[in-house]
Amino acid sequence: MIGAAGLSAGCRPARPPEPPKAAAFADCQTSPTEAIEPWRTVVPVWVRNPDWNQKPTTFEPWTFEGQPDKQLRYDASRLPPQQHDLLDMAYGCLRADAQSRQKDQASLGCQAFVHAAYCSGSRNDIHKTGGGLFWAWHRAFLFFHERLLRWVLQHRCNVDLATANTLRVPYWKPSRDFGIFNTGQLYHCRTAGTAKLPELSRDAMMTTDLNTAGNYTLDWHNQVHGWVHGDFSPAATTGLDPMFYAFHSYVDALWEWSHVKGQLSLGQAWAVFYDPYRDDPSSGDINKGWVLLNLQDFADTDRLGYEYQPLDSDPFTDQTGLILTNIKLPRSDGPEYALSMRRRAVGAKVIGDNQEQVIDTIYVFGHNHGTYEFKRVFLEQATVDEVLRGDTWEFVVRPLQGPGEEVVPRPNVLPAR
Ligand SMILES: [Cu+2]
Repeated sequence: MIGAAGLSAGCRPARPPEPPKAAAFADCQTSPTEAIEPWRTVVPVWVRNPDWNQKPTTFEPWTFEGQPDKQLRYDASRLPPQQHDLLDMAYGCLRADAQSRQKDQASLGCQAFVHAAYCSGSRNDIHKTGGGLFWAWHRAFLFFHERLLRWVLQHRCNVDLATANTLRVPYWKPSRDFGIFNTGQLYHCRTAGTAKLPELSRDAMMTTDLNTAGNYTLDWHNQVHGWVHGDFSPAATTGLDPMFYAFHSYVDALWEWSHVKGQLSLGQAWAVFYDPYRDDPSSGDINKGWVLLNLQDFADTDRLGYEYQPLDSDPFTDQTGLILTNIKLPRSDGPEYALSMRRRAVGAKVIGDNQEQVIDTIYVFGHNHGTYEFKRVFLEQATVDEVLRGDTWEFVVRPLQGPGEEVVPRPNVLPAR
C-alpha cells in the first residue's frame, strides 16, 4: 500500500519471500564483531579518535536541503500512513545495500560501526551521562541518521526533496510491541524477551539535576537493550537494527519531556558523524562525508527541525495485561490487522454471540508478513485471570481488509509480568 502521491514503488520489492527460519537462526550465531566487520573499511580511523586540537565545523543543520518545516516525531504506534511508507522505503533501500554486500558508507552497517566506535575507550565512550553526553551524542547521531534516511529517499528511491524532507524517525516506547519495525527483512536477528519489561523510574522525570536524570535514563535504556535479544543487545550491532533509532528517538523524547530539557554542560566535546550530503560517492574516498562537531550545539530540537508528538499514556504506569508471542499473521497484502478477543467455542457450545471485540491493531512494517514477535495488551486483572484459566477466551488476528484469521495458540499467551 504505497498510497501516498509522489512516492516511487521502485524501492520496495513486492512481497519478498519469508526468510527461512534456519537462516535467521544462523544469523543470530554470528558474533557482533563479525556482523559489522565488513564495514570497518568504510569508516576512517580518525572518526573513532577525533582530533581534539582540531576546531569543529560550525553546525549548520540544513546547509544542503534547505530549511524544512518543523515536523513531528510521531509515536511509532500512531504513525500516519505516508510517514509509514517513507520509512518503509528508506529502510528497504538501506537493507538492500546490506543484502547486496555493498560496503557502502550510506548504509546501516556504517551507522552501526560508528555507534560501536563510540562505545569504547576512555576518551570517546559516549555512554556516560556527565554534562548530558549520552543524550547529546545520541541526539546528534539520530539527527544524522534521519538525514541519511532522507538522502536515501531522495537519491535511491526517487522521492522528491520536499516529500523526503518530511521524514522524521518515530519514537518507540518499549511497552507494547516492536511496532512497525517488525520484519525479518530489516534486521538480521532480534527476539522479544519474556522477562519483565524494564521500568523507568518516575524519579527520572521528576529530578531537576541533569546528571541524575541522565543516569536514570541511561540505566533503564541499558536494561531495554538487554531485554530485546539479537542485534539490538550488543553495542557493536545495535545500529544494524532500525528499531535502535526509534528507541533512541524515545530516549531523546524523554529528555525533551524532562525537567532538564535543553540542558547541556559539556564544554568541549567533539564527535564525528557521517553526513551523506557532504559525501562524493563518485570519488571512492572514505575520508569524505564526515563532519566534526561540537555536541554542545545539540541542545535545542527547534534548530534540528522536530518536536515530539505528546505521549498518549503515562510512561510509568504498571498496567496489568498479557503478552502474546509469535503471533502467526494470516496472509494479506495489507499492512494492518485487527487483534480481537472472543469467547472460545468449546465443542459446539458458543453459537451466536461470542462477544468478539477488537482490542488492538497490529501494523506491520514492510510487506513480509509471517509472524509478529509479541504484542502486549493491557487488560483488567480479572480478565487476565480468566484468560489464563484457558477455557473461556481466545485471541484472533484478522487482516483489516480481506478474509482469513489465525487464532493465537494458548501456549503463546503469557502473563505480562
Ligand atoms: Cu541505545
